[in-house]
Amino acid sequence: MNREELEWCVSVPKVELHAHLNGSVRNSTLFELARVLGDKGVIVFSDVENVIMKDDRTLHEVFKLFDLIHILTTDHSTVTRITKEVIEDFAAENVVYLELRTTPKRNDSIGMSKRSYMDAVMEGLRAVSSVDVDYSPAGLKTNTFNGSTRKKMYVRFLLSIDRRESTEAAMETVKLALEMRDLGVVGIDLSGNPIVGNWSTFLPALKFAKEQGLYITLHCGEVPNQEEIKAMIDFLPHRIGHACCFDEENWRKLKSAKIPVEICLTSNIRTETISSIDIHHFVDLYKAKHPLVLCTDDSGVFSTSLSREYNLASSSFGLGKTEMFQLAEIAINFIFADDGVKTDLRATFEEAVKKLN
Ligand code: 6MZ
Repeated sequence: MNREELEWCVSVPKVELHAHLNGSVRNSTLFELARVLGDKGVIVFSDVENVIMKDDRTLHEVFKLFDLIHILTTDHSTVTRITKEVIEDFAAENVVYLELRTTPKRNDSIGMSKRSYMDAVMEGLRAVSSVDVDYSPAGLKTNTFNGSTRKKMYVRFLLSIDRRESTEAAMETVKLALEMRDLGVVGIDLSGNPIVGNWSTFLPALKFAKEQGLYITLHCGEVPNQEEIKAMIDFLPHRIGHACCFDEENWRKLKSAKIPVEICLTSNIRTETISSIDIHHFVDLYKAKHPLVLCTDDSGVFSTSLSREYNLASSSFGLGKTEMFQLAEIAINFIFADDGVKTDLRATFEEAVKKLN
C-alpha cells in the first residue's frame, strides 16, 4: 500500500454507512477486556488471543468471533467505552458522517434490556471528546462545548435485527428505534449469519418499520440464496449491504430498482464471499453508474479503515483522485439523514476540494 496515496485517502472527507459497532472495536481494547476476563477465570486468554489474531476467516468463523466479542463487551460500561472509541476512530480518519449500526441486546443476568443497551451506546456517544458530534435529527443535540472550534461530525444510528431473533424480538427493536428517533436513530438493519433464520420471520417487523418512516437497509446476498435475495429486492429497502452472490435475474432487478449498495471490499475478500478483488462486483456497478458507497463493515475484525477501503478501490480498479473524491462525495445522496445534513456535508466537501487541489 502506497503511503502517500493512503494519506490522501485519509485527508478526504468520508461518509461511512455500513459499520457494525462490535465489529469495529480496536484489537487493543479486545485484548485488554480479554485479559480482565481471563484473570477472573471467565475465559482462557490464550484461546481468545489466537482467535483475535487470526487474519483470514470464513464467513462462518466470523460469526463465531462475534459471539466471542460479545462475551468481552457484554456490560453497560464496556458498551459505552467501545462506542466512544469507535466514533473517535472514525473521526480520526476524517469521517464526517457516520451511520453506526448495532444490535440492541437483552441480557437478563446483568439487568440489560435493549433500551438500557442503547442508553449505554448513547452515553458513549456523549463522551466523545475529540470532535463535536451532531446526533440529533433536529440538529439540537450535540456534545459541543461553548466556543468550541473542534471538527464536527454527524453520527446517526441504525438498530440491527440479528437473524437469530424471533419476530417478537425484531418488533421490539423496531419499537425501540421509533422511541429513540429524537436521539439520532434513523433506521433498521437486518444482519447476522446469513444461513440462519428466514426472511418471513423478519418481514412483519421490517414492514412496520417502513410504514412508520424508518429507513431500512438489509444484508442481502452474502450467500447465494436467490429466493431470499429476490424477496428482499421486492421489499424495496432504502439500501442493501454486500450484494455478492446475485444471479443474473436478481442483478437485473437490483439495477432497475436502483437500490444503493454498501460495498465492503476487505470484508468480502477476507470472508471469501468474493474469491478475488479483480472480479468484485464493484467494477460492474461502478461502470453502470449504479448508486454505491464504500464501507468498512467491521474495521476491527478485518483490520481495515475507511481510508484503506478507498485506497484498495483506487489501487485495484485504477481510479484516480478525482474519481475517488467523487465517489466519497456522492455517498451523501444515500445517507439516512435529512436534507439539511446533506447540504451541510456538500459544503464540507466543497471546502475540502479547494484544500486538496
Ligand atoms: C452479517 C454481520 C456482519 O451489532 O453486536 N455483522 N452480519 N454479515 C456480516 N459480514 C461480515 N458483520 C457484522 O455488531 C456485531 C454484529 O453485526 C453483525 C452480526 O450480527 C454481529 O454479531 P453488533 O454491534
